[in-house]
Amino acid sequence: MKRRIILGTALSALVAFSAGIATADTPPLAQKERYKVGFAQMESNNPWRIAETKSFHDTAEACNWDLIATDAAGSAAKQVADVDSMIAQGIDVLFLPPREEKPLIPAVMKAKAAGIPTFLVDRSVDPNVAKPGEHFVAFLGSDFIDQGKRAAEWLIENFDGDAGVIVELEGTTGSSPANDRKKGFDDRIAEDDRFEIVASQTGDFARDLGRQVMETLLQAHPDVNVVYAHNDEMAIGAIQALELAGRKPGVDVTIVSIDGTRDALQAIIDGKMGVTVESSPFFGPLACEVMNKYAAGEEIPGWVQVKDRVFTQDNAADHIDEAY
Ligand code: GYE
Repeated sequence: MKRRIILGTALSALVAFSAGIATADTPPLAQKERYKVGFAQMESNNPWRIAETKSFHDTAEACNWDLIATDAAGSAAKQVADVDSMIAQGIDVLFLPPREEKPLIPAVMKAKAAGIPTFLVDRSVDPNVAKPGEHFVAFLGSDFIDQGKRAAEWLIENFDGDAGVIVELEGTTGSSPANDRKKGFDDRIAEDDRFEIVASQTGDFARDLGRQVMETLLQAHPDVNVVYAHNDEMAIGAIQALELAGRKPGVDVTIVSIDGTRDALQAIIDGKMGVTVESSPFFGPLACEVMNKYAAGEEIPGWVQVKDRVFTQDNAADHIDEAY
């Protein structure tokens, strides 16, 4: 196989390593007419997850997949068990969005031990323990640090006042997008001394929890005038809490967020939200393409990076029809 030849010379191996190229260490995938494909979804309590699962179902026929899709209902332990059961059912390939960075590592390792190539989709695992090109083939997804940074940059450019009092609503604790969206935003905002992050708490990427956490934080920090939410569902929850408290999101509180859901684009059109940095859930076609390349023996980069747009007043109306 091509991947084995790459490892044959020391120089090529070095290049492959530095570029994060998949190597012979991951299980091969035979070229077949049809594939038994596992997609182990983490939860289905928000439009993003529902759109992603639908994207896999919509891709199945065109990509010749017999798709086994599960729903771990927000439990990392169930997600690991779901992967176990897929392995027992003899899947050819696994697509896994790991809910959290560490608890899903056993699932990655077990799939590898069973000879099943794994592609991480939309979230990654702890890179110090499980590595692309070794334990899994590749991570398909966005640059979350950059998403947070771009949210901060929009705020720096568009905030009118002299003192930005920021509440940050974090995603699921221990998940790669929560870790990285925090880092990207916090590091960039620290460079502008108009801003202070007065509270940063998890809302688990969920609308209801985002609303509850915002209600509590509003009591402690009534002077908040910026909310940075790691996803749109929590931003919408925060908008509800602010409105209940008599505040005017978009007027006396600037809302910045990430994803690009239909409700968020509508909130931008309505003047309640300032920006949402895109994080697309439509992974089915990309999964099909990368899997077929891998089966054909092509080199797969350890990170197949998805490029994200930015939605604001300028373009939200142009994109709402394709939103989810
Ligand atoms: O932003 C969020 C979802 O992992 C990139 O997870 C994904 C994130 C997405 O629940 O809304």
